[in-house]
Amino acid sequence: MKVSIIMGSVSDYDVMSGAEQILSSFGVEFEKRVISAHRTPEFMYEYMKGARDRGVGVVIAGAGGAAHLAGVAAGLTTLPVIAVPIETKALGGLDSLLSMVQMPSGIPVATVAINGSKNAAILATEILALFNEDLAQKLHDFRKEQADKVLNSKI
Ligand code: RP5
Repeated sequence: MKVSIIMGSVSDYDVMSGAEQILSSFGVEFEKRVISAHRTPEFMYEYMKGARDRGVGVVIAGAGGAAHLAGVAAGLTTLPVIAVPIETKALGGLDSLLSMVQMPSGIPVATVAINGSKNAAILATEILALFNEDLAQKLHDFRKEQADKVLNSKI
């Protein structure tokens, strides 16, 4: 199974490339696409409706100002959708965060921190690892690396 990384604009890529780096480090296959819920609504529909048949298991959706991207994606599929609120110039990303995290009951979107694309990718990997022992082992090793770093810290 692969992960789909979608973002509302090319301007989101600086942040969303963090998800790409993490997925690559775990050897998780992914597809990526700029897609806009309001500028390309017909394509958005087609893309999300075809996601499961393309082998997508989890969707990561990053957006700033028009942060409805993740909610619209979640409305079009029953695949798990993880939202990444992108920092905005006007309101620092709090607008994106609140819009994504406050999804009405019934259509969930799992929202990470503002610009938290790396955690979104780790979470996506954890979901795929439910059915993949090799990935589960890689996640275990990754946790151990972090623990070792703390335990070996010198001050
Ligand atoms: C949102 O508006 C995008 O996700 C982006 O974060 C923000 C600004 O988009 P651009 O004006 O850079 O295309 O739709």
